[in-house]
Amino acid sequence: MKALLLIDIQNDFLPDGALAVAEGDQVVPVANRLMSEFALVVATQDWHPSDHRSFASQHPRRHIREVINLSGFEQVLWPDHCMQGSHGAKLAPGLNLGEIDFIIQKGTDVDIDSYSGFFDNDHRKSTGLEALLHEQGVQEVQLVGLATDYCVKFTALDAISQGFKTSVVLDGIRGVELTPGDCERAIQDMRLAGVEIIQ
Ligand code: VGL
Ligand code: ZN
Repeated sequence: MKALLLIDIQNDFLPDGALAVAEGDQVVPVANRLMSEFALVVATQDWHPSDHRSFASQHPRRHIREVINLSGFEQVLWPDHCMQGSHGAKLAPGLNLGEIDFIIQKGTDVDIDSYSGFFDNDHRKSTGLEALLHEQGVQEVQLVGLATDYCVKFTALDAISQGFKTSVVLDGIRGVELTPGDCERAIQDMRLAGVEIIQ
């Protein structure tokens, strides 16, 4: 059984959003097209408390896009985004929401970020995605969504390390590109880990 994973296709990552990803809206039609081909569709949703430690607003004198050390991990400081219950946290309205079977929320712990749909960044707390996929008899996952260089990459790498056959659809992903080349490097990292990159 093969599942489609929609990664963080949420208002705040679309071009007008708080953490806008360039052309982020262009993954929506690709996601919609693929959804009709999969029996199981799981969406992840970045879902932060309003005082989440990944927000620059929580660190006096620090600014957005600065990298700090947060409990021993490198943390990029982001604008406030995907706050629980906000408009920005909602899944993109253009998505065929009726075809989504399950939604997995992540980034809910105030002290640690969660780029992967499977685990917090320190790999200590699971979101329940792995158990859900196993319950549903899934051995293979295909990913589309946002952002290539963060949540798509870390979800794909965890999917591989959890033993799922994993592919990513290139037209269905867009990235933040904090530094030029980040998306290209993310794609390379995924490929080297065994993720199939599909045109
Ligand atoms: C993401 C940065 C912060 C993502 C989420 O969905 O890629 N990036 N939170
Ligand atoms: Zn986030």
